[in-house]
Amino acid sequence: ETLNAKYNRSGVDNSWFVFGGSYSGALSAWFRLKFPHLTCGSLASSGVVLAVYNFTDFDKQIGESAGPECKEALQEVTRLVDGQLQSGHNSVKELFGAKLLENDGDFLYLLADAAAIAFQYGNPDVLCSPLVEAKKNGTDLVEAFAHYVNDYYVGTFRASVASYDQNYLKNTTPAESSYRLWWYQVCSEVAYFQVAPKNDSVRSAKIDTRYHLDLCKNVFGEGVYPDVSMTNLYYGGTRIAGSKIVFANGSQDPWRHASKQKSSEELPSYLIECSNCGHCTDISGCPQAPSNIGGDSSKCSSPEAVNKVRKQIVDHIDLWLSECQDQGQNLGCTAILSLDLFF
Ligand SMILES: *[C@@H]1O[C@H](CO)[C@@H](O)[C@H](O)[C@H]1NC(C)=O
Ligand SMILES: *[C@@H]1O[C@H](CO)[C@@H](O)[C@H](O)[C@H]1NC(C)=O
Ligand SMILES: *[C@@H]1O[C@H](CO)[C@@H](O)[C@H](O)[C@H]1NC(C)=O
Ligand SMILES: *[C@@H]1O[C@H](CO)[C@@H](O)[C@H](O)[C@H]1NC(C)=O
Ligand SMILES: CC(=O)N[C@H]1CO[C@H](CO)[C@@H](O)[C@@H]1O
Repeated sequence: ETLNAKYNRSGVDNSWFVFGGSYSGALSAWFRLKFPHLTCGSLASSGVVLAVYNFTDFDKQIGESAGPECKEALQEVTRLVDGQLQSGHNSVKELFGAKLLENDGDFLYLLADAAAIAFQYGNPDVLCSPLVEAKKNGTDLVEAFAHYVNDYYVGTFRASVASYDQNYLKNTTPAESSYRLWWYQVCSEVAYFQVAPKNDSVRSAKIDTRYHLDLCKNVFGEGVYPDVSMTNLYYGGTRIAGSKIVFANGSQDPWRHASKQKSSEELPSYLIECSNCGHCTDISGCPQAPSNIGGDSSKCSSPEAVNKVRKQIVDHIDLWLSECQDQGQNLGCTAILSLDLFF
């Protein structure tokens, strides 16, 4: 109603095409599911419609996106850091400007996220080139990784080290409250617990189900727990019973395993394949961060792959809009797009 008024469409039988990327991609799909009479269709870019409890595929995808050499280097960093922490050498945290993270799990989560983000947002070389080089040179791998974290993850990507501190997350009025809000979503509904797989994991095995459950309890108190089977029963997961929703995922994006990756009737799904195709590539181009709506595909390692899927998405939008018009509906097709950074 508010948007109809804002765009001067009150009083007409108005439909919308809804857009979103990442969690808002799931919201875009769910909005279409819930309000088919108000919508013509939906783009669910990297739409994470499947709640996953033990989301081991996330880490597994990091290993695959990294490739054997870089994966091995990352695993060695994990072994070395785990070893230092085990023998009580907290000084390793100082290398990462993360002395404030007293809980080893919080610190290890920072390191795991830092590595994931390179693949999630289409900058694999920024991480892998120096690591592979350091491995070849025989120079200190942990230092090379710390350099990446300080320089890129914190410096360029502007990640907040403090936001990994559970004490910080407990604060209900922090300056940047989105971290707490996101964890509440995770802890109460969708989980996506990024636990280390039993075999061949990139991240520390200490990032397990227990770590997440403890965090939820510590930050939000007893009884906040993600019942993912209820969430998926309610929305349908990848079997979402909507229509005219187009899904797109990037081949290197660890989140794609929580999205709908197989086309079904009325729900086409596209995988955009290239070495820096991550989260919401169809919307942002490459790299995906900083977020750049309608961004350039020329920096994608395969611009054709991106352009092809963009064309397919536009074809679906055109078709579904025309079908709305055929039904005599008056169209107010304004893009509502909110891209949330996604951890
Ligand atoms: C809204 O629509 C009415 C009726 O067509 C028109 O008179 C008015 O100028 C429009 N307002 C805006 C802000 O476009
Ligand atoms: C998640 O993993 C934990 C630890 O391996 C296991 O105990 C639990 O049963 C798993 N839960 C689900 C829903 O897979
Ligand atoms: C590795 O060795 C090359 C050649 O000696 C040098 O240019 C490069 O800076 C070294 N890289 C690292 C990470 O030490
Ligand atoms: C564990 O991972 C390694 C490396 O990918 C693989 O060779 C091995 O078969 C895996 N073992 C099991 C039990 O899955
Ligand atoms: C890995 C994966 O899920 N690939 C799918 C990507 O999308 C195409 C087109 O819908 C499917 O055919 C693939 O199975």
